[in-house]
Amino acid sequence: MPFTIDSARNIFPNTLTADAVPATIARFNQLSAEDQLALIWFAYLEMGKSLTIAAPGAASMQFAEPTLEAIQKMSFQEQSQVMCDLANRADISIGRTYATWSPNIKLGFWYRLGEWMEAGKVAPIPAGYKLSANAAAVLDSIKSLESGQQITVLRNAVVDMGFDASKLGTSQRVTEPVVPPKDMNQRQQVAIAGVTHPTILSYMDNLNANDFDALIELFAPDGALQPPFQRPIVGQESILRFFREECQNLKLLPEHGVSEPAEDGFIQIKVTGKVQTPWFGGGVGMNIAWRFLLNSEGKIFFVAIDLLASPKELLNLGR
Ligand code: 45D
Repeated sequence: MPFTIDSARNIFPNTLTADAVPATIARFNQLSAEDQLALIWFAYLEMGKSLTIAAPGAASMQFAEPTLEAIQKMSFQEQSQVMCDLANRADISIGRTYATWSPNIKLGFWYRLGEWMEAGKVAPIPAGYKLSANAAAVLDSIKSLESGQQITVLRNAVVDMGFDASKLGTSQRVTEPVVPPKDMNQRQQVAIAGVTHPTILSYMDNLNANDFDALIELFAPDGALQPPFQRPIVGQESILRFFREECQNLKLLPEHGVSEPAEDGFIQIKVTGKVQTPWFGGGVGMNIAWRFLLNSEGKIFFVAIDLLASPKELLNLGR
């Protein structure tokens, strides 16, 4: 039977992903808005002891600026209310604006609010705020995760806030400007022990160079890409938009892989290694697997990107 996107999702089925991430998010979502905000605040303070987060650039902050200014002018009580409304996904004007933003703009918005909360310019989490027992347990779980999983939990919490984007009548999207691809003489080439297929090497090199136009050519027209803990994004147009909106300045450090023939002249290839986000640079190396299915023309029919359960999984290349 030929592959479908759905069946492709099951290649290399013994890959163990970090299911602590969705489990933690599900528990987090049960908490009250006040507890959610306080919990993120405490988690963020805790992480700040060992990790440095990079300040977002002016180009990506420009879109959040008017909203941030409006919040700055509010009373502390109004500010707390807006933050709770965002956590509650309430239908407020700021929640609708927030829903149009790409993940990095949402993160930049909270980054700035965090700075202002720390400086006392925006309503802080009250000193001595006592988390509910459940919230304290979720915070403990977050503290016990490895750093790549911690930042994924925080990112997902931020992305999920605001009014439900699917309920907005119009679907205008606000995203950071796309940076030009790296100059050819600035590019580096990856080497992957066990994998020499040019499509795989070009995938890594083009993504590292922000060369999304070259990258998308590696995909079959009806190909799909499945980001960690998400459903597949299907078709070249949607995948290209995703690359432009969410994948700038990533650093992929693939280490090793295996390549095996599959049905219908397809090839399945699993690669493991590290990925760095521009927010944390070399400070956080996420343990990642790429599970590729190439069609008989060597184009990407499917690729899943998984956040792995533990560093031990980097060595799991069996089927
Ligand atoms: O609520 O091959 C306060 C793909 C308190 C592409 C706060 C990929 C109140 C293809 C502290 C103010 C993308 C799939 C909040 C590869 C409050 C591909 C603020 C993978 C919210 C490899 C909190 C890429 C703040 C990957 C400011 C896996 C939190 C990328 C900030 C992963 C958190 C990137 C930040 C990740 C988290 C980035 C900045 C996980 C960033 C996480």
